Amino acid sequence: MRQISNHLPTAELQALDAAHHMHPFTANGALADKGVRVITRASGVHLTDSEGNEILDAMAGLWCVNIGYGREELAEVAARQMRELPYYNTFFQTTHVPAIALAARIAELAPGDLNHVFFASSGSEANDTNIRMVRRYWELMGKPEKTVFISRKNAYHGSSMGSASLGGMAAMHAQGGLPIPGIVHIDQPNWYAEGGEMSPEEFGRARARQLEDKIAELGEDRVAAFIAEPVQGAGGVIIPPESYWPEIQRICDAHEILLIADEVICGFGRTGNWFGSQTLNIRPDIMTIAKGLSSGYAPIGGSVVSDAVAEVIGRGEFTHGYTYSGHPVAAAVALENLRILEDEKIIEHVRDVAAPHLAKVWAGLADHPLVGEARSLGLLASIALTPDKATRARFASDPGTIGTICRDRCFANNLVMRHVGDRMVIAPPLIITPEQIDEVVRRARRALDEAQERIEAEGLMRAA
Ligand code: PXG
Repeated sequence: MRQISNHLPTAELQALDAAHHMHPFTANGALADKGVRVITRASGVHLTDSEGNEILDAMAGLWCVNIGYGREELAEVAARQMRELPYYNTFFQTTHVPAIALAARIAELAPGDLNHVFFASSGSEANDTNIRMVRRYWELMGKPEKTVFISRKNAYHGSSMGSASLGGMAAMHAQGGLPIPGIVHIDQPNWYAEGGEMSPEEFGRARARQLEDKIAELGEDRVAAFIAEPVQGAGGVIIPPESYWPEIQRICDAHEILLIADEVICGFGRTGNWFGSQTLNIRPDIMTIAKGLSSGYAPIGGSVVSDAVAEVIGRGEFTHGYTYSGHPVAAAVALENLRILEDEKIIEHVRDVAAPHLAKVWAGLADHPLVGEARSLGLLASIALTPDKATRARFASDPGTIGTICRDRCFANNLVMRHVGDRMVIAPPLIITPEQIDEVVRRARRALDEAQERIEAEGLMRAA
């Protein structure tokens, strides 16, 4: 077999990639023409590419490498587990030590009575589990007509048929006949883009009340659950107004529906607590977890379920599961990741050091001519790009045109910062130091300056 090594020239790797590798969320034809970037190594908060460039990864991979790259301990645990028990299933009245230990540890860390874990290998799979588990729950409760999920526009809950339907991404729904039946969407609490003349707090309450209106419209006897990310991540790091979550919680309490907090991004320290639900004072019945659970070192996710829901589900056979549910190697890696997060006080570092520093220096970007708002919560931060700060106007160009220019200038400055439409977002590894945060902001500012030059030169500095 041909050895694919780091020692092939970049052009050859790019040609092989273009010939055989289909990338997610990518126009593969255009990428083949341009040439893909090949990442070969990583350490701490830095990536190295096949040309030897050192890149500051302010996205922690895909919002997941919470403890940073290059931790030997995880490699060792994985190797040890592979030697001892590389695989066994948890289906037929069997279990194994890594799955037991990890479920017990997650139950300790999770708030309230969220004491039970159904494992998956990704956030998408876990949210598919949630759809089936919640519908099964209401069936066992004698209310089989409670099947409808309420979610939010611009939410991201995954890419499988079920989870992408839960998500509210219009571009995803436009392909493949989504959403599947029984999933409806209300508006997101994005004050900057949609708040108009309302104060953020008025707007937050108004958006939350759409949930109550939707429950009334559908009939409480048909609604199974509401699902939301504590802070919308892939939707552009939309930090809700403070009035939003208390009102959502009130509505969920007042009506007989389950609340699912999708913690795939917010979980495991991102917001300065173990879970975003703790930071935002949310009391979910189920939490979706993935990403930071293993810091991305192994694919693992799951649904963390309350005592009450787990008891009902346990009354009969729940005909659901994945070959890799609770995979021993992934579970062992996740456990070691949780040990490091705790022993090295990484969440305290986020809460007391990194997040306050980021909040201060990130807010400074708001004086840049392109930036309409610059906000952060924990180590999630975003900026809204605008041609007119006073009116919070959108650009006249197609959404994403300006964001793409800005993202490309970030890449050119060896900074990974992602664009979501015309918003820029970061979610760096949680171990990032204040000095490294300063470097992120320095490079971001340089990239914004260069982007502005180009936007003005091309006559794109125009409001819609
Ligand atoms: N829920 C949330 C909140 C997520 O952010 C998923 C579920 C799905 O997880 P998996 O492991 O199935 O990917 C996610 C994933 C982006 C981007 O471009 C974000 C995600 C995935 C891919 C790309 O920001 N989030």
